Amino acid sequence: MPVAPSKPIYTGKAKDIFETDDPNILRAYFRDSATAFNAQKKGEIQDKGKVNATISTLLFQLCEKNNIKTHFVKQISDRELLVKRVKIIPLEVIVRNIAAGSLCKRLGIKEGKILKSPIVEFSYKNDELGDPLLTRAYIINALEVADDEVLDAITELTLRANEMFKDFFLNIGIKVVDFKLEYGIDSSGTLLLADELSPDNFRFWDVKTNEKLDKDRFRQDLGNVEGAYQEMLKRVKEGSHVIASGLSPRNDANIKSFSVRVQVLPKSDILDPQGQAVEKALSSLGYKTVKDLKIGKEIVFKINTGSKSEAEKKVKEMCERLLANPVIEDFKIEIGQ
Ligand code: ADP
Ligand code: AIR
Ligand code: ASP
Repeated sequence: MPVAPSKPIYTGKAKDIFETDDPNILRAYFRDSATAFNAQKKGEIQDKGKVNATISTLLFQLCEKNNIKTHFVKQISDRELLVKRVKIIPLEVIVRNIAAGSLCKRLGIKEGKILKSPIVEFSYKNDELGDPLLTRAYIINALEVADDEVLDAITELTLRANEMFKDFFLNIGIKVVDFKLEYGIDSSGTLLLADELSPDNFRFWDVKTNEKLDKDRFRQDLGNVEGAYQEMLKRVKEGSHVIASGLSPRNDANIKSFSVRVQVLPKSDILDPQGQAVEKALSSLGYKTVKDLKIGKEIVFKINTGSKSEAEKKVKEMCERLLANPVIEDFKIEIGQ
């Protein structure tokens, strides 16, 4: 076990980082301190450090199992992880599945809107500037902190991680609203997922009640902050036991068959000559109260996937690519088991 000096090389808002005897390995100590809105709001969340160190460990292990390389080496105490030293790319890589937080503020969208498909966005990790939102050109040509190739790799990894997390958390009754990742490059030039994976950097909502189980309870003074963190720890542990015992949604034995029904209809503002002809014919038979008749199609099939959310995602993709013409048609997907 490396013996670490007691003086941190970096003290952040939630963690202290120490060197170890191995120059390529760092020790991250998770404190209970909590900040929000770029440290304008400060406080303590009892045992947050322990919860976040353990949840991070379990989620980094989940990533590694799914071929997402991370900086995680091992958990050495309830608040400490050994991690591979990386040069952090100063980007906050944010994925959103459901509208919340700064997206709602920026665009005037209602919290809870399910986004048409996941959004990946980048902010500059710079507290003094308030972590401003970046464009790809800002990153590549102005800040020069990543090139096209690295940004593509980060985006691909992040979207893959999102699908994996959505599946994992759905199994423990949690919706992944959004989250922030940090990436870095290790001494051999490999891109690694770094920092932490916890209720500090994810928004988690209970599937049944929509109760917030993350740092928003602290940000928005919702109360029971400690309880929410403990609840997430309990559920993530449950989910990890399931994975460890081989019942993971990624395990072939756990693939389920879902029945799919897709309804495709012309959009309301699109001329539908077939529909108009039938409406006219009905009218001439005396059914004069019939209005706005549209004729569409129904497609039914079965699909084998690990979860309902995965089935939904795949069928939506099929509709957009082949089954419907999104320019002139709307589609509705029903998935049953
Ligand atoms: P912040 O810097 O935002 O206040 P923390 O208190 O969590 O955040 O501090 C941890 C710091 O360590 C972060 O700046 C993070 O980018 C950095 N970090 C995370 N993982 C690694 C790693 N493997 N190697 C080097 N630095 C890391
Ligand atoms: N995040 C962003 N900066 C720091 C953190 N932790 C995370 C939030 C949220 C997501 O990124 O915890 O899960 C999006 O945050 P926002 O504030 O941009 O809506
Ligand atoms: N982590 C940032 C801060 O501490 C942003 C946030 O979580 O709200 O201020």
